[in-house]
Amino acid sequence: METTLIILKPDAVQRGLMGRIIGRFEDKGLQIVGCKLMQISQELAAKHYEAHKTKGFYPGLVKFMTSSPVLVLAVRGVGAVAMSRKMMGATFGSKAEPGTIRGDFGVSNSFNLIHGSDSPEAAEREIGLFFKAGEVLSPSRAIEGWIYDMSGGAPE
Ligand code: 3AN
Repeated sequence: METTLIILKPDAVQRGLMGRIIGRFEDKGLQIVGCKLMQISQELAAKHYEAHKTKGFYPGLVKFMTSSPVLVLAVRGVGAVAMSRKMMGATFGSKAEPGTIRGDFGVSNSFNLIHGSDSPEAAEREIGLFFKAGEVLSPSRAIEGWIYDMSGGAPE
């Protein structure tokens, strides 16, 4: 099982798309194990986007991400990191395929609705940045045995 960090960016929150985007993850069978509406500080944005510090788009990205509240989610499932990235679609709304979140809900190359960790290592780091100990839960789901084939002892 993996847990990935998803951020519904200020445009998704302001446009009232939170429910529909969360619904896509739940429909897929992924489990929401952490959820927080928050305003990202300059410091947190700088830590989160550390790898992009030297890029031309960095100031605009930080300004956008700190401009209005975001919804931060911890999303769990087998292969949740790669699966969520696929569901998000390509970085730019103008290029993202229909059927993906960015492809279906946006056209902008800057306001691209959603962030998802790009590797299990990044997910661990980012969950540590956005959630305190105890804020990511691990409830067992009554429906788990119908989401995954558990007959072999592990989720398939
Ligand atoms: P992704 O979110 O698809 O993983 P990254 O990790 O390459 O994309 O970039 C991080 C964030 O930086 C993106 N979500 C996007 O908001 C922003 N970004 C990346 N490239 C550009 C660009 N050329 N112009 C504006 N914003 C960009």
